[in-house]
Amino acid sequence: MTLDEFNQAPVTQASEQLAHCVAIPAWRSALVSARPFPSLDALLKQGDTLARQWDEQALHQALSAHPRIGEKAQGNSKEAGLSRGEQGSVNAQDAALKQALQAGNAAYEQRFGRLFLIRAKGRSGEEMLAELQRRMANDPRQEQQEALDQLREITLLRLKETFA
Ligand code: 2AL
Repeated sequence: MTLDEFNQAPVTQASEQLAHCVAIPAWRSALVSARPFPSLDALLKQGDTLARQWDEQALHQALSAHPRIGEKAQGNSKEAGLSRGEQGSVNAQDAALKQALQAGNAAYEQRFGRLFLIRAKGRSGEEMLAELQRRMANDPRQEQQEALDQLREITLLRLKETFA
């Protein structure tokens, strides 16, 4: 999709074009309402500003669309395909890594009550495991902020790629 097409699309259609970016309908509709955008930079800036308003509830909403690190997304939706691409660097053949990620995910979920979220693109499986272990030492407020920051990064990467 081009920026022009996005600017001119009917509201429902424009919102659908962003559905794979994040499962937070309020963010999508606020972004669509802010059209037209003069440039991709302006669109990304507004997407970032709106994403900085997310709270715990938005985080939980969004997590429904993110498979655990080390678990390949199932299905052929656009979102599942993006997720597989983002996590592509996790070596599925590395049994020790897979097991460590599984154990780390379970410990994280028990500690924080939601699944571990991290921007996977540009990170190896080992780097994500190290981040998981580092973040386990966060207190719940710090960790909520880190998770929201990661969600914003994933969303903006996906938004940028939508118009690439
Ligand atoms: C993901 C995912 O699917 N893509 C990404 O960047 N992070 N999942 C996750 N649990 O962090």
